[in-house]
Amino acid sequence: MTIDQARKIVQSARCIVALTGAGMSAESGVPTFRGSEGLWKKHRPEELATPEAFRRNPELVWEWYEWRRGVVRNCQPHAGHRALAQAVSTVITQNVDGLHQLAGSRNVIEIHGNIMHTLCFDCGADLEGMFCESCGGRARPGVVWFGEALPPLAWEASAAAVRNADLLLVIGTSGAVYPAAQLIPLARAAGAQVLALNLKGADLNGPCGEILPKLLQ
Ligand code: BJW
Repeated sequence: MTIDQARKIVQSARCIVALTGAGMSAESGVPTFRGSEGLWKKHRPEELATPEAFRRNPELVWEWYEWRRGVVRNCQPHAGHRALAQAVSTVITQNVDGLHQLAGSRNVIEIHGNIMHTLCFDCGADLEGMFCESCGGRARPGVVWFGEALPPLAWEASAAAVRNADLLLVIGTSGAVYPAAQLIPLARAAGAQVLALNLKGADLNGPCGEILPKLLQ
């Protein structure tokens, strides 16, 4: 599809929702998970991103998340984040870096949490320190690991947003992780058009920091 054809679809849509993945933040300097440069090439998910991994070795898990927090602190949103903030009604993001909010998006649903948040591993309360004052549980990063349920309110709001959309932009995600990927057939079943942006194999191919400003201008 050409950018002009895609722009016509965007212009005729009344309610545009975006589903973003790690590729959205790649040009800001946040590493993706899969692919040749992805985090999972160097680290095994089951050693770092599961509740079992945290039970086994919380220090190792924290070390990895502190490193990633440091990376995120040094990253800024790019032109693609800013273009989305002007054009879409809701951003559903799998990213945990907060860059959509920094770019000015007001309605952001973080279905995999936020890396800067800290929760109690035992009771799920928001924490400031390293131990929970109400139950004594240990602090953990506020993200969703494999085998954990997505935050129910975030999931319900995401499903409602895609059902209400007439266009879903799917940006920079491998679509490998569920239930996030389930939002795409859900949108289609509810009558929305789906437009995918990725480096290759999508409706629009190329870096989203370059394509989104042209698409949404
Ligand atoms: C660019 C670009 C540029 C690069 N421009 N593009 C059904 C079927 C099979 C399995 C399951 C299923 N249902 C559930 C599962 C199990 C599991 C799962 O999905 N496994 C699969 C891997 C097989 N899912 C879960 O465990 C989920 N929980 C769950 O289902 O719970 C059930 C339950 C119910 C009730 C009670 C208890 C349990 C939870 C999933 C959590 C995922 N967590 C992670 C880590 C988050 C924390 C952290 O950051 O550390 O989330 S994994 C990781 O993958 C991260 C991401 O959000 C997620 C998705 O990755 P994403 O964003 O797509 O990134 P990449 O790297 O894969 O792709 C990047 C793309 O960008 C590529 O395509 C590039 O080409 C592209 N790109 N630069 C445009 N400039």
